[in-house]
Amino acid sequence: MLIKSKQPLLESATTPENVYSERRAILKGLGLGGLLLAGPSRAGFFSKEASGPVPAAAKRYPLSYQKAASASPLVPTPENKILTHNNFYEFGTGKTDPFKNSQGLRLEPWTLSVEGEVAKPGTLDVWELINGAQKQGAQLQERIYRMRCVEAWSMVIPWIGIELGQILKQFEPTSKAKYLAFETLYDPQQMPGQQSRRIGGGIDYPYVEGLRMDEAMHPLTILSVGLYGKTLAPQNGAPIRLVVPWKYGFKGIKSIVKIRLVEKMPPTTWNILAAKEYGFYANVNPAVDHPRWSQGSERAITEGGLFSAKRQKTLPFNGYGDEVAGLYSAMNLKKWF
Ligand SMILES: Nc1nc2c(c(=O)[nH]1)N[C@H]1C(S)=C(S)[C@@H](COP(=O)(O)O)O[C@H]1N2
Ligand SMILES: [Mo]
Repeated sequence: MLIKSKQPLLESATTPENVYSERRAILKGLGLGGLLLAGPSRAGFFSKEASGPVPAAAKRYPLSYQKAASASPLVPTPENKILTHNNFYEFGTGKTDPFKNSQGLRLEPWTLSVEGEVAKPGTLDVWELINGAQKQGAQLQERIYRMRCVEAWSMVIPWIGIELGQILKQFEPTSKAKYLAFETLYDPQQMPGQQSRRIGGGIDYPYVEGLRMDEAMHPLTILSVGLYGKTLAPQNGAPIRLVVPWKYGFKGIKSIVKIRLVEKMPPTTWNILAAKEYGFYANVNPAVDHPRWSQGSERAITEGGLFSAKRQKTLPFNGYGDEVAGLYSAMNLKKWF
């Protein structure tokens, strides 16, 4: 089925994550690294090169999984929004670029390697993992989670996935494993944003992310392999991506090929680009504003355009405080933002 692309949503309240950093990258290239240009966002301009005709949507396979408890008060965002309003800078910085430019991504075979501080390093064939988890029934679970982008928009996504902790156990983390370092596929031939700093928003690829060990082992943290009953679309990070619902969306690294268990806090993509704006922890926190905009509220993406968007309060830990606040009880969250 070919899904028709909707008009890009106007990001009115905030500036996209990348704006300063891509300017900085370009200025650096010109030997003007210390300067920042004034003026409105040019993200749309930068994304043009990556756009083009939309190929037929990549195939998504139906999954069998354990349904989420029906008591959830969250109403999922319409599927077409989840599929067409994305951040995946490897395919361009515009919100509809990932959908437009990622449909040809080769998803099979796909290998995820787990290495570093583990007694049994090794690789996972992701499609075997998905098939195996379906056979064991209970292992593929639906999780209907809020997703809050640091740009102050949000969705509710009915993910299907496996607890990351369950997967990690098989590799037997050692006592030295304090953090995890994740990596997205690096393949410039398939990912136009990796060919050009302009298309890719100035990021040094591969995209990297990290978690502390206790965050990774928390039962809310999943590796997602699907949404809305089917395997993931490329633009959402197929075939396997991280979901940590109490953190800003950029922690949810897509199309993962490597997880390395390490002793020290690993570098993370947005922190490398702009350390004052994006921390390692990135817990959703309405009390700590982004230097350029408020994090106190968010625009819930719904069916329709800008005028039907609902502004709602942002919740501490994105509404998951009862479950996860204890992980940070000894920390000053203004410092460790
Ligand atoms: N590899 C990679 N992962 C990524 C990104 C990206 O640009 N590249 N963007 C992040 C950001 S900023 C957000 S908000 C979420 C968006 O996920 P979604 O498009 O599936 O809603 O993916 C995150 N994971
Ligand atoms: Mo984001």
